[in-house]
Amino acid sequence: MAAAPAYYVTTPIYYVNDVPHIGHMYTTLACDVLARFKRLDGFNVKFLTGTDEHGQKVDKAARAAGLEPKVFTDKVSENFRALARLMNFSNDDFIRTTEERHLRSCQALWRTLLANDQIYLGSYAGWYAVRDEAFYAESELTTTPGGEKLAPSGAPVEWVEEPSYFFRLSRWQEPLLRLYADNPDFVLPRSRLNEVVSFVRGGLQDLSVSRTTFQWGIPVPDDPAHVMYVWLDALTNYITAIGYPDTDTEDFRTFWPADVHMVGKDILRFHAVYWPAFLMAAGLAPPKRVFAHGWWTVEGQKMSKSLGNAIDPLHLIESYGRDQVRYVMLREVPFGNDGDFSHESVVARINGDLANDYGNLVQRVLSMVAKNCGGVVPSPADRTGDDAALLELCHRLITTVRQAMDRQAFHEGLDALWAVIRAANGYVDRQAPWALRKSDPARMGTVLYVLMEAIRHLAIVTQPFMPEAAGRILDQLAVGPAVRDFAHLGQDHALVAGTPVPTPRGVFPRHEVEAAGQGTA
Ligand code: ME8
Repeated sequence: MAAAPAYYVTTPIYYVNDVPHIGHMYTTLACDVLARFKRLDGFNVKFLTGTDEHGQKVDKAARAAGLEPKVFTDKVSENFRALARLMNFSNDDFIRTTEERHLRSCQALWRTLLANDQIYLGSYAGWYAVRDEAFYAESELTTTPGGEKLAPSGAPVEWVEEPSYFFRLSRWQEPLLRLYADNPDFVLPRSRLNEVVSFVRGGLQDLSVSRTTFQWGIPVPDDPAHVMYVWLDALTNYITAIGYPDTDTEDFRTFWPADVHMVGKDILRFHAVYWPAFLMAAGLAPPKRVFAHGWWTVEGQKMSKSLGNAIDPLHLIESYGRDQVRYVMLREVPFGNDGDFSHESVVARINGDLANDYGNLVQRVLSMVAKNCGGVVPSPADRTGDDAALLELCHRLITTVRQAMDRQAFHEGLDALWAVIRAANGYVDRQAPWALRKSDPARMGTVLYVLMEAIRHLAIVTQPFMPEAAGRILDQLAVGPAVRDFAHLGQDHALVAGTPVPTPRGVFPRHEVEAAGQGTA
């Protein structure tokens, strides 16, 4: 048998200066859905997430907490692991940049860059924003009425002057522009690629890649007065996790280049400009795609610690349920666009899409089967055009969803699922199986069989989005764990008449508005 195709998907590694909120959850959720989808579609998947623990920002946060950086990062990193468990994320690895494997990987990359004449020693004098861990040119800054200089992100900048190693980024302008031209999907959404291209066209300056004014970082090999620039350190995590510097291993050969680096739009430049340049300079292939998703605000406001409105994922899940939160976040906003989180829209989705549309379909079909078919899969008799039309929609579903997922268009995948849910509900209303019980029980059996098949397709394809709920629906159809992957969609694996099915239980409860939590931390 041919080896399964590989799929490598990564999240940003999150700074451990703060506790996780729904923004971090969102990115990892998107990757989790992709990873689950690809596994069910027969791929050999590696899904990586982790924490970014070095640099001045984390160093400052540790000091503010009165802790040694390592003690502090151990503690905060654990919050991100806990989030992964809480959300039922299926990551295959969790990397921390303070691990030994990562130190080895970064130092090896540094040595390679140095050997390839891509790094030289100089001195840096310019602006730095600790909040962004980024250098800025004077021309990028704005000045507040109070005279404070700000980066484009709104982060305050400080003047930095120190000896520094530089990466010859200026040499990579042409190769980067070629990379974008040859791979128009290298950055998605397309509008974001345009931003990247115009930034690179504007000219690239050599990049400062070491710091000397603090110690919390990976020491530069043979020059320990310098620690590596935290972004060079952090980006390298994507190759550390597959064994770099050992590039001749099965893991590395299988998974590099990565299929998707999922990031928020705030860190696109690092992933779509610096990272491919570092890689090409080290003789490695750039990743296949960087997807930059949009930004969440909460009830119209930027989330921040000082506003106290950062949404705690735990609170959200306690209020609404894990699968419900997974669904709403990916359905509410076209993936790539900015979104505004509101409790009202969460409740509307839970009660409308989940309870009314999906939940009702499953509940009414399965309770009719329990009541009228002796709790076994009924026998299908002759099919009508209406039956065939619904089944045809089901058979086409995976192709549509697969195409959407290959562009990270989660909302389109969900739209396709809901089109089938609506079609199935329309079919129930037209066929009115409850009225056939006395007049034509054989026809009732056929209608319910067709509906159970529709639900089987829907549940199999919803697994990546709502793994628990979909699993419970498949349990209720007596579809075993070994036949829940996409290879088991289609007629050849259809439900077998006479198979006993368990007593149905509701999967998508309504959310009573009076009981809604506020969900803020
Ligand atoms: O940037 N809306 O880490 P970070 C949507 N360590 N997504 C959001 C969000 C929001 N309001 N807030 C955060 C770093 N995110 C670096 C990354 S990777 C080699 C190093 C998500 O903790 C989004 O994915 O600041 C964003 O890019 C990321 O968290 C930033 O996380």
